[in-house]
Amino acid sequence: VPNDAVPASQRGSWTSFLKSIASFSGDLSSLTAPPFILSPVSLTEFPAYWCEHPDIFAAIADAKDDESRALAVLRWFISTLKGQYTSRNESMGSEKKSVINFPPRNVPTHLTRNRPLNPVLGELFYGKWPATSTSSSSQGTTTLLVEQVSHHPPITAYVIENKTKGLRLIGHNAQKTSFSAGSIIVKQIGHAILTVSLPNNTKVEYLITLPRLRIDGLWYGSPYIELTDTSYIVGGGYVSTIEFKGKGYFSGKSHSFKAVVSPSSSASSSSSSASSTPSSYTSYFSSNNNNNSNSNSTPSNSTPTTHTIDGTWHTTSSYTSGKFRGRPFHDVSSDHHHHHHGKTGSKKVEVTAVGGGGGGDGDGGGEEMGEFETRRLWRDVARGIREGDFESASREKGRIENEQRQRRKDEQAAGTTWALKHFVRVESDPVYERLGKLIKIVPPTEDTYVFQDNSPVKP
Ligand code: HCR
Repeated sequence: VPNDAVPASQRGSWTSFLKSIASFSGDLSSLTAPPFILSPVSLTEFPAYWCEHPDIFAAIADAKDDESRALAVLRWFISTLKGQYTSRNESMGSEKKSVINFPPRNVPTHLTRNRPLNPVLGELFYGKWPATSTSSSSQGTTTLLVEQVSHHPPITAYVIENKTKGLRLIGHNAQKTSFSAGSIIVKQIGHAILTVSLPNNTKVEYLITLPRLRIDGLWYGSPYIELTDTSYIVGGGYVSTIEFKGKGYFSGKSHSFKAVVSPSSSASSSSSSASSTPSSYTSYFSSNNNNNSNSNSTPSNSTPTTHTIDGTWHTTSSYTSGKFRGRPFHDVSSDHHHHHHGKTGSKKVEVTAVGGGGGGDGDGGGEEMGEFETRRLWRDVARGIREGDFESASREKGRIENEQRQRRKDEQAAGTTWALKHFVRVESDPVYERLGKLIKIVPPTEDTYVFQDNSPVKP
């Protein structure tokens, strides 16, 4: 019975929401959701999911050669997916004080109260993950800086750094949604560049592209996310091609993936498009190409080889071919996520209040959050949503939105535009173009946000 997970009192609201998304196409900000699926968290907090395994992130820097580094980057990327795409269901679904009982606790609650707050221009989020007590102190601190760099369309830029380990990830993302065969399709736009500074003063760069999402189960009132299509990690002499499939493919399980990690010269010479099948990567030895096409890569004393990895990203995976065949690859099955309200997984997030207000200068150590720091900006809206006081939540939300509209009008009248605090937008990204060529990336060029190297977050 359609809608059976939706309590009678909410059914009308859910049904009209479904009708509105059936004809919907555009950016997420224009998708008005019924209050009972609103989440109290803004999209500016989402890049925190990349940081939730600071130990696996730090381990990238410990890799001794290109091959093990490529595998370490992939392991970290895969390990963050559970948090990014399933954790909020768990935390919201199991929350005792669930505001309204929707959907009932015994049905999948994947997207219940999961429509994030739409960030305002200039919204900020700062956080850090100190080395975990179980790890050695050499793990270093992972810091996060996020700025909402565009409101229409919504674009979020972020920098994740571990200075001790010489790691820096800079990226931006946006989403384009459409509706197809009963599901919402979310295409992620944007990319990330991971820079690893090696002890010999050279740098290795990796381009990371993002998977596509499908939100299924809408008609039944119990939406859940599946990842689809392909993501790539390219750089350091290797290409990782990660294919995502849901129930009924590969192993038949939901949240399945298959990754092929191979030397990039092989991948680029033997494949004709970015969506080549894994079988086209097996010809490394037959195509005489020891000339490593990435000038940044470090010499490896082992012969580069191809690996395939199979599993489900929210649990475990293992090597299915290559020299590590049969060995485990990643394991996040014991992660118990609570959305990052102070805590993510087993790791503590310190939300760093930088102060200084929106547009103004952070003082680098203030106790008070600036007026544009996301948890201060949305405080009253979030409280309303958590306490089930949707009236005050929407009143506060309206106040913020009106203020924003007024600001834009004032700027227009004064002939000025909002100055971003940490990023500058540029038309093209040479690293994206250079590395993207190896996978014949579409589009061949993409705009990007250059970090101004002015993080107020101290490790
Ligand atoms: C699709 C989504 C908003 C965007 C969220 C993104 C893509 C944001 C960037 C992160 O790095 C990864 C990420 C993870 C989220 O899971 C994804 C969200 C899931 C739901 C949300 C929709 C806008 C909610 C729609 C509500 C349904 C019931 C129609």
